[in-house]
Amino acid sequence: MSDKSEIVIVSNRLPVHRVERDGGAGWETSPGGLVSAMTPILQDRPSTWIGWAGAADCSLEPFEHDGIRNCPVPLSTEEIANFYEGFSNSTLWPLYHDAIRTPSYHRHWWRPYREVNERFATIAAEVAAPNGIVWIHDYHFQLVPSILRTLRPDLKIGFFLHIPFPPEELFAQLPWRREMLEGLLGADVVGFQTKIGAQNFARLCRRYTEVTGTRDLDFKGRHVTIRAFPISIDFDRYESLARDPAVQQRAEAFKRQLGVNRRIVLGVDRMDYTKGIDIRIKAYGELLRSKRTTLQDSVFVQVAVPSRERVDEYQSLRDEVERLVGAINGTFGELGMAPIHYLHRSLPAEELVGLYLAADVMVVTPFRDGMNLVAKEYVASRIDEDGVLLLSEFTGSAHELKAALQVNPHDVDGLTNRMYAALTMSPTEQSRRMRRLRRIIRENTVYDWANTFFEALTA
Ligand code: ADQ
Repeated sequence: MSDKSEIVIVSNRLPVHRVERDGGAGWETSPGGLVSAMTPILQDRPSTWIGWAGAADCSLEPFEHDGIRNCPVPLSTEEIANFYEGFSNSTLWPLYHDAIRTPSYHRHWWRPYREVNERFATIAAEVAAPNGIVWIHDYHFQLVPSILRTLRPDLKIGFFLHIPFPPEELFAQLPWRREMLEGLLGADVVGFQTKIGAQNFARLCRRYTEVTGTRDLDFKGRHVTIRAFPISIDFDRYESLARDPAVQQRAEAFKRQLGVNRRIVLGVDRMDYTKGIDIRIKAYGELLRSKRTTLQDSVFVQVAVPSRERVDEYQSLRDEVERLVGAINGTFGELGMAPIHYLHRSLPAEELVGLYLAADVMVVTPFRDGMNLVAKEYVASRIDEDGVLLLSEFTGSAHELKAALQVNPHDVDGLTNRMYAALTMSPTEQSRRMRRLRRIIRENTVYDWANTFFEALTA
């Protein structure tokens, strides 16, 4: 069985992306914590990563890259519209994020969701070695555990949800709630970002399925471990980038470009309505309006990576953010000097860390977020133990990062006041908080996260 894999990862995207080079197209490892956390675990053993390669209607043979076997799963244009943009990102994503946008429920999205889950499960069943491990990631694949369990009862199956798991009042809206819960119960370990997510799931299972038990559950004669595994980052990578002289020069160049005497307030996010980008821009506008900061004192930089641009809600968020930036710059800017700098693009890690190093205040204001890694990346990059992290209470990170300046992003006045407090915080207070934040992230890296999950799965 040497062509079979002892470990199989299932996620929406493969850990690689296609790049065009002079000599033709090739694959490059994608940046990101999940990929780097998995690499040491996967490289030692026969393993396969199953995911979509990113192009519609494209069937590719499995291939090896950086010691990992990649198994691309084809998705048709129609499936991308119904399974990905529809059920995953217009039903589950808003429902699981406090329904801050109204979730849409369509039977013609549910059927493709089930079919795509069946396809991924069938491939996992084909490639996994006897008694192998399959680790399934995220909301796109909540039915895969139970389908795979039926096909391959010998496997150890783990599932990790990267986004929040909602409370009963919200989840109960889902017309397919029972199927979704039973889908997840096919796993041996179901992991969440926070204890609250794990509790919500266990409570819903007791209400809508035949489970027994309180914390962990028993379902159809099997034991299912339900636990929180807060994800993290590669602390050393961010710290060493921050120590790199070239990155430090970038940071100095950013400061010069933005104005040496201006304090820098930074936001870095995917362009997503859960992230509270609009509310933080409004709060900064209020600070300028009330003259608690001025064009000469401070500058706001917002970097937003384009995301899910074919979904209507994402288009209207982008329009709203750009309208707000334009209105504030038009009112408070001068020729050659703007209060807000806005970039709608992805930046390489060196530039991102250069910005983290330059920023006096990092503003992370999601209305709801599974974890939020940007907050952790900022902290890991602050090697001089200064800078202020303004962090929404409604992120998974807020449970660990108690020393951050925490804020309720629904409260514009509160947010404005906290932003002012961050801009005026004493250096002693900054370093007292930053030291505590750095210790927590240094001691809980993404490698610890992956190892803890694997230990739970193989216990
Ligand atoms: P996301 O919603 O994408 O992740 P987050 O955890 O903040 O949110 O991760 C974003 C990543 O993208 C970070 O690593 C960040 O550096 C990068 N990034 C953001 N803006 C960028 C830019 N302009 N250029 C380059 N890189 C940029 C989902 C969940 C989160 C959960 C993670 C991991 O929604 O709650 O923390 O998965 O489980």
